[in-house]
Amino acid sequence: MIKKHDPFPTRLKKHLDPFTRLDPIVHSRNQRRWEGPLDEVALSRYERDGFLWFEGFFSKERVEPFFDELREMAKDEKLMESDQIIRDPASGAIRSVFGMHELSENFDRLTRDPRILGMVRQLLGSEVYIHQSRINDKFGFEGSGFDWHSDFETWHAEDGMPRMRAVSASLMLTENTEFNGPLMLIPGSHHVFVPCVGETPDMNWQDSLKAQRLGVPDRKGLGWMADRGGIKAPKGPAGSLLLFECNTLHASNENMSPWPRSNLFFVYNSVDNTLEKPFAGTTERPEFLGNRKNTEALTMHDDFPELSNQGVKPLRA
Ligand code: 6CS
Ligand code: FE
Repeated sequence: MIKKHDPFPTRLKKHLDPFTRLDPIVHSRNQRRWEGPLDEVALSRYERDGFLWFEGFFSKERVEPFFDELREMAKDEKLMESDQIIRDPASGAIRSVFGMHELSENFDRLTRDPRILGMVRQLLGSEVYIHQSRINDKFGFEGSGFDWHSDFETWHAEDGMPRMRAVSASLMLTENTEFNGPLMLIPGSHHVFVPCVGETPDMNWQDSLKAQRLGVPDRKGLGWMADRGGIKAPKGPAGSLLLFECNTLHASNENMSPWPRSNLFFVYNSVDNTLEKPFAGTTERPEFLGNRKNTEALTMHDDFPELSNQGVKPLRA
């Protein structure tokens, strides 16, 4: 069998130097069709840093019910035993629940919020669908950290995501502080693809979702990137929103505080970037990690049309 050329080789036997990304960052540049709510200042910042932070994007009252719903889900014993639930390696507490938007109508609607969807379509320059959704919980005193990685690196190697044309929206369901293990990002790291050393065993996800061992750039590469861009950890109240480009390097520390840190993640992928065979040569991961079935374009859902139409320019689709 002739192996297809891989533009982003990774999980290699030997070191390969990092190289400049091959894909646009704001995919709607030069496409008048995908105008959206982000102005030029925001678009340029996203291009420069690889993320955008919206402190207090939603009110605390708006996000509280989501947190309550999660507590209810935790009582569902059958769900708690499924593969979709990942437990903390140290404490056994729930660490992640995958496929949130399929478990709950409310979470599904949230993925289609016009303010979020408008920005995401603008960044990706196309219609979009959900590649993966999850909630990452770190209970007080319990939640472990996560090593540096680019999500795209994993999605490309293990899910066959062909290009860098995805964006994660992370909505804080609790306050994120310097004490409870907030997400840390290296601004500008999305400009570079860092091939990683280490071959991927089949079913790697059963281990990698607890602790990232493969797909971690070497320390030289990380040091070089952090020296250039620094490290940022956006902090803010429940309801704050982070949009980050799929190749932006990120990590997080343990939660050393008594308070929980609970963040919701929706990964949006362009409908023109659907999954192929995993580039690492492994078998496809489960649907709840890399969705292959429901790739139809998302439509907007509006809970408060009279409010949200004000800030969002209608799309000339
Ligand atoms: O393997 C994945 O798809 C997941 N793993 C990490 C460390 N981040 C993103 C994603 O949820
Ligand atoms: Fe990640």
